[in-house]
Amino acid sequence: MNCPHTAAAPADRGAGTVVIDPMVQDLDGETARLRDAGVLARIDLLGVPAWTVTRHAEARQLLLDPRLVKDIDAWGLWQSGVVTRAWPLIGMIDAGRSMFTVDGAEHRRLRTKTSQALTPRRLEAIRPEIEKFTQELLDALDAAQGDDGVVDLKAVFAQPLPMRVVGMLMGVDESQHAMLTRQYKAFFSMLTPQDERLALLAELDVFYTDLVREKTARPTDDLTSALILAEEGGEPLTEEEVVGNLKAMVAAGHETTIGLVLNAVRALLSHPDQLRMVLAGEVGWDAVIEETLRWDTPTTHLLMRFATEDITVGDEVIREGEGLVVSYRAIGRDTEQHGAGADAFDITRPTRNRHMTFGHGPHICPGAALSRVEAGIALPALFTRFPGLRLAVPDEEITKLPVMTQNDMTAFPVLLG
Ligand code: STR
Repeated sequence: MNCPHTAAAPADRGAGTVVIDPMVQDLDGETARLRDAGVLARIDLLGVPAWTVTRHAEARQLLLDPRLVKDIDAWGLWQSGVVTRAWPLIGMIDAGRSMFTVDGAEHRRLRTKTSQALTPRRLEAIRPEIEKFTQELLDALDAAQGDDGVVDLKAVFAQPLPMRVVGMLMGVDESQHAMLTRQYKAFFSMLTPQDERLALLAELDVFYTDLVREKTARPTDDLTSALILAEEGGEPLTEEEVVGNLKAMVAAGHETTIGLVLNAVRALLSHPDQLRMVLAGEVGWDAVIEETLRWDTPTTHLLMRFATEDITVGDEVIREGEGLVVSYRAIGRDTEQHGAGADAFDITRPTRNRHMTFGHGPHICPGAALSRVEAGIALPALFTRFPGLRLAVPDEEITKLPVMTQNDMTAFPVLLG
C-alpha cells in the first residue's frame, strides 16, 4: 500500500480493517461499521494501522489498564520511524508534556490542580459569568440574522461561548479568541496541508509560552497562574508542563463543547416530540445533555494509547508497541450497554446517564462538569429566548467538518422564529 504520510508502507491492513474517512461523509455508517467489525477492530488512520475498542465494557476495562500508556515513545510505528511528524494526526498524540500525555504518579502531579479547579462546587462561582456570556451571544444571534432571517448558530453562538468560558478560566484575553478559533479550526481540519498544521502548532506554542511567562511575572486570578504557583511543600510544574496543560485545556474546552451544544440542538429539532416534553418541563435539560453525550459524542475517536506488553481482549491481542484508539461514538451506541434501541435518540432512556463519553479511569475528562454547566445554561437560554427556533435547511443538508477525531458540523443555519 502506498501511503504519502509515512516513511514506509505500514503493515498489511488486513481484510477486517475499517478505513476511517477523513472527509467524514457518513459518520453514522462508519460508526455502525466499526461496531460490526468487533469489540476490538482494526482501523486505518490515513495509512497508519491501529486498534480501536468499540464496546463500553471492554473500553472501561482497557481505560483502567496500566499496561496502556499515552507516551508516544511506546509506539512501535513511531520508534521505527514509520510514523513521523508528516502524518496529519500526529498533533493529536505528540502534543507536548501535559496531563494529556503522561501517566502514573507524574500524571497525578500534572493534573490535580486542574481537576480541583473544575469541580461542580468550584464552578458555581463562575456560573453568573457564563450566564452573562450566554445572554450577550443570544443578543448577537438576534442581530446577526440576514435579510432572509437565517443565522449560523455555530459561528455566532455555539463556538464563541466555550471559547469565552475557557478563555476566562485560563486567563486568555478576548482579543485572542478569534485567532485561537481560526488556528484550531485549521489544526483539526484534514484539508489543512501538514506543513501549515505544523507551522500553526509552533505559532501556538510561542503564544502559550509568552502567556505563561507573562503570568509568571504577573500572576492573576486564573487557572494558568494557579498552575504556575507551587503548592505548599509541593513540586511546581515546569514551564513546559504549564504550557502543555494550558494548550490541552483551551483545545479541549473550546472544541468539544461546540459539538455538545450543537448536537443537542440538532437532536431536539429533529425530534420535536422530545423537544415539546423538555419545553413543557416533563423531562429536564440534564436528560437532553446526557442523551446527547451518549448518542452523538463530541469526540468520535480518542487517539491514542500504546501497549507496553501484549494485552488480550477476547479473541484478539494488542501486541506490545501497538496503538489503541477509543471510539467513543461507537461505544455510545453499544447495545449491550443501552439495549437494542441504542441507535435511537431518547431522552427518557433509563441508561442515558450510563454513558462513557468523558472517558474512564485516571484520564477521565477533567472538564466534564464544566461542559455540563455550559450546556445546561446555553440550551435552556436559547430555547427560552427563541421558542420558535428551527433549522433553515433540511437536516440531511447539515455536513460534518473534515475532522477525523472530533464530531463537528460545518455550520448550523437556523431561523430564530
Ligand atoms: C490538541 C492539540 C494540542 O495542542 C493539545 C491537545 C491536548 C488535549 C487534546 C487536544 C490536543 C485535542 C482534543 C482532545 C484534547 C483532550 C480532550 C479532547 C483530545 C491533542 C477531546 O476531544 C476529548
